[in-house]
Amino acid sequence: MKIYFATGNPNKIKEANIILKDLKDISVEQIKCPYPEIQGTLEEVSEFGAKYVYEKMNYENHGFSNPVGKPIIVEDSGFFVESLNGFPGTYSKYVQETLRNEGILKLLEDKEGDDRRAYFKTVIGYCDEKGVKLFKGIVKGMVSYEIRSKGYGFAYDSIFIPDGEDRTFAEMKTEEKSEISHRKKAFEEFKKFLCNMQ
Ligand code: ITT
Repeated sequence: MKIYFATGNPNKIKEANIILKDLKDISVEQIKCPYPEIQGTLEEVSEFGAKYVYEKMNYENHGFSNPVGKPIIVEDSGFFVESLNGFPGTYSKYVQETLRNEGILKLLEDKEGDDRRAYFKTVIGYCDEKGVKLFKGIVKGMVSYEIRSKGYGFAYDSIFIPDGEDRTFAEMKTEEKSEISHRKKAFEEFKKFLCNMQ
């Protein structure tokens, strides 16, 4: 079974395929079908996006030779710093493009210990002919004091140290990040659902 993943971010496809690799009959393929990112929670964005993409891909024949009945997923993620009341949260994409990681570190320059606590959250929206289902995952940790990367990962990965680790996600190979990440947890839930379906 092929799962069509509507995203502009190829890192998400790479991670999803690593996480789902033990499901031999399932592979994830990127489709380009931008959807309006409504202002709202990750759950609201994913639910809206999944419905929108399903309708577009299945009834308007965008890129499918046999357009009817293909299940699709979208995924909305955010980086939440607890002492900043969850900022950047649902603004993560915009903040990554403007303030960048340097800006987040600047906002936290006087903060120590628990005031540097943060988490990533992912919400997968799956849509088939029965409607939308959501699958969520969170990973908790700390914001590092400086940008630290060995060239792995993307976006906020170089300032996030997951609990139980002393490396940032960007210092871990994608396979290692994918053992513990927010995306791993959300896809594990999705995997259970897929296994029950078959
Ligand atoms: P889509 O096309 O799937 O929306 P995106 O990159 O815009 O891709 P999101 O809106 O879900 O993804 O993500 C919001 C921001 O958080 C954006 O800057 C992402 O690059 C970043 N992000 C998402 N997942 C991440 C992860 O696992 N590690 C670090 N940053 C992440």
